[in-house]
Amino acid sequence: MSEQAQKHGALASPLPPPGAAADWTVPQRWEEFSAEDHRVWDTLFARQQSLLQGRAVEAFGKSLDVLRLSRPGVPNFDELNDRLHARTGWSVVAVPGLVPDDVFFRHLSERRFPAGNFIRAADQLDYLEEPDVFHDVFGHVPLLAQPEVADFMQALGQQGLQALDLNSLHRVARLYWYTVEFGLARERGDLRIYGAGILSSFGESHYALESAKPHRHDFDLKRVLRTQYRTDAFQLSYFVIERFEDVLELVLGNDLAALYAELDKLPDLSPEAAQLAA
Ligand code: HBI
Ligand code: FE
Repeated sequence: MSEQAQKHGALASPLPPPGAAADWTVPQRWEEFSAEDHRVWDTLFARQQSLLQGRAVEAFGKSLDVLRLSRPGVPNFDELNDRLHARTGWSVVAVPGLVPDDVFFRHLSERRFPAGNFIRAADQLDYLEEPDVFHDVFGHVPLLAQPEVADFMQALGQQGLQALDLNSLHRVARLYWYTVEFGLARERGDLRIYGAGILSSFGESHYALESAKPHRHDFDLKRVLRTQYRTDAFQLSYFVIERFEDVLELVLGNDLAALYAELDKLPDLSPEAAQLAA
């Protein structure tokens, strides 16, 4: 998501756009997607599915099958939700683009994932101004079929709403960013991708695992909550988890409000910072 889009998301006027409901949802109007749109989906899907063999966490590939996302064309949310809801109680809801933070986290807290009702143009396969249906549904939705991820995402939604009241949303945004969007995991000793921002990006699927440039830290909640991030370039830091359950336990097992207060006394960290000063 670009800096501009992120700002738009954060500063969006509280009023939903014309045609959207109070929670910013719109009908998907799947029948209005053009043959070109469906071709763009198929091109992106085929490219990422083959690239991610051996690069994505195993649960990702399994979930693509379970949700039958390999069917051609842009997924019809009604059909997708029949399968997704049956597995973890999550539903995908269509939105016209970035929604305000409070709207976004409220959806997550009620097991609804806001997904773009549009897809990028064929001549912009690798440039994304706002999250489109490929980033949202290919990147985020498969892992929502995994119970521990489904629980983690709902917990993040609840924490986001709480943080809003504590003027600490930027902390939850970082936790979301370094896990749900750009998280890496270790599986049987190998580095694997689970973050949607990487899974849905051709370039970053290579860079995140193979480049010598970024730092790859073992997951450390306090460090994540202190580390800034860029929205308009490949990440300079990634955080690596061993198991999804670990991050869920950290979020549910910690008094995050107290943690925010403690960290407010410390400086933020640049994503370029290497090891922490002892
Ligand atoms: N809106 N549609 C949409 N999708 C997002 O991923 C999104 C958003 N609004 C806010 C938001 N993300 C951020 O606050 C999170 O990335 C932290
Ligand atoms: Fe996303």
